[in-house]
Amino acid sequence: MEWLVHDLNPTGTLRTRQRQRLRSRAALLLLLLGFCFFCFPPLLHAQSSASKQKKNLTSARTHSVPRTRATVQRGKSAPRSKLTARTQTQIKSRRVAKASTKIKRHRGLSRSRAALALRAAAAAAARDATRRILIATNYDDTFPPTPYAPELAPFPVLLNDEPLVFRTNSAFVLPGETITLAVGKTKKNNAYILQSPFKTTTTGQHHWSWQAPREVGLYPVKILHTAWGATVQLNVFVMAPFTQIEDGELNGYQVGKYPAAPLHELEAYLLPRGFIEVTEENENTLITPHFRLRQFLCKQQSDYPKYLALDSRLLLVLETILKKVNEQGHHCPTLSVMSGYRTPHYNRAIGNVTSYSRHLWGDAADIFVDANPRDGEMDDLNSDGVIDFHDTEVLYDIVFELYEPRVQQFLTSGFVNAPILQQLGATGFADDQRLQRHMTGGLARYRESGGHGPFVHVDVRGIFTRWGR
Ligand SMILES: [Ca+2]
Ligand SMILES: [Ca+2]
Repeated sequence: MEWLVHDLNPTGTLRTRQRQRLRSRAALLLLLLGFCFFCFPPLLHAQSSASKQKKNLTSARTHSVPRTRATVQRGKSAPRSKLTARTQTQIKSRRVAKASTKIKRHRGLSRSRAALALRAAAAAAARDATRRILIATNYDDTFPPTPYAPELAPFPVLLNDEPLVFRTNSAFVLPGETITLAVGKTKKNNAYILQSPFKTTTTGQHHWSWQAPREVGLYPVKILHTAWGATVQLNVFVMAPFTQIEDGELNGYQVGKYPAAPLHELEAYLLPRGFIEVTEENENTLITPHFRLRQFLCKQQSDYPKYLALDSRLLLVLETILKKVNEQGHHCPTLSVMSGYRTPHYNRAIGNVTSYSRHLWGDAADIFVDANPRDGEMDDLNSDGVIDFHDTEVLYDIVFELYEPRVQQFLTSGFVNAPILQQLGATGFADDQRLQRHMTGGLARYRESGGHGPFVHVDVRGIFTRWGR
């Protein structure tokens, strides 16, 4: 009945109602809060986690880089339990990015190192290639490193009345040319047979003749001592005649044009008679004991067959030089031929203005000694520690003595006086051209350059010629 009392007191009743209203609102609010707390605890937790996460994120932004760097440097990982998934992802991505950068830097360094290595390898390969070309061009490694031996003919044999000096010899003939072979003076009861790939005619005891085949090629002929088994071999090369050159080409091989008129009308400058056909099969043929056919090939690029002119007198001189070189203590199995035959086409292509180089006639060779070391360059022949022009003196002097003294001795000896010279002249023996043709030729020294080392030019043109001294 209290409320009735309140109603009866208007002022007191009003204050009581206000208090009641406030109490009921507060109770309602508390009830609502309690309801929310019990009914939606995840929401509150989520709000709390979000705030924690926000706090951690701020912390991670502030500290994750140095911590991550430190852990990466130490090779340890941060405790995952203390980090949120997002932070861990960020750290992971940063690690990946850093690792990627590191790899890229490494790869960059590797690439730059690799590029340098590649460049160095390419330069080395280029040097090696040049060297291989040089060596392939100038050094014939098919000769075994056995001590030099002159390999002289074990018994005397004459080819067209000229002696065959060595165990292995070569003759360069035209198709259908007649050839004679004979064994010189020997002891009685010695028997010899001729082994030949074509039909020969026996014209006497140990004397044969035959006509060279019409077909161009190599025809090895052997004379065999039946009791000893010793042989003298003659490699007969049937040449392609000069007349087969058409428009500067011989069977597709670029030869070029020879001068129409011989220099000073000298016999040495008449057109070559023919050209040896060089194939892959015959290019390694020994044409003398210490020289192979391919050493004299022109250096111009071409497919097979290739062709070359070659004078057998040059081979005789080169073998004699090689013998002298070995006798002087410079042991080498062959002489390196920097340049043997040159076609007029190639001679012009390498910048030679003269059309009368003896290389075009196949009786010249630019030579050097290359055995110690075998590197495609002249050896230190004068033992001064340097490979230069002075090393050519050794070779030059050998050829000089080979040529001159024989002529000088012959002409200045008591045996050769004016009446005798006249007498010999009447028989043609002392004819100047013939004498010089057999005993002298061209001789020169060349300095090293960017393209080649020092070398000696030697030829058997039969005319006294010197330069480069
Ligand atoms: Ca050398
Ligand atoms: Ca030297």
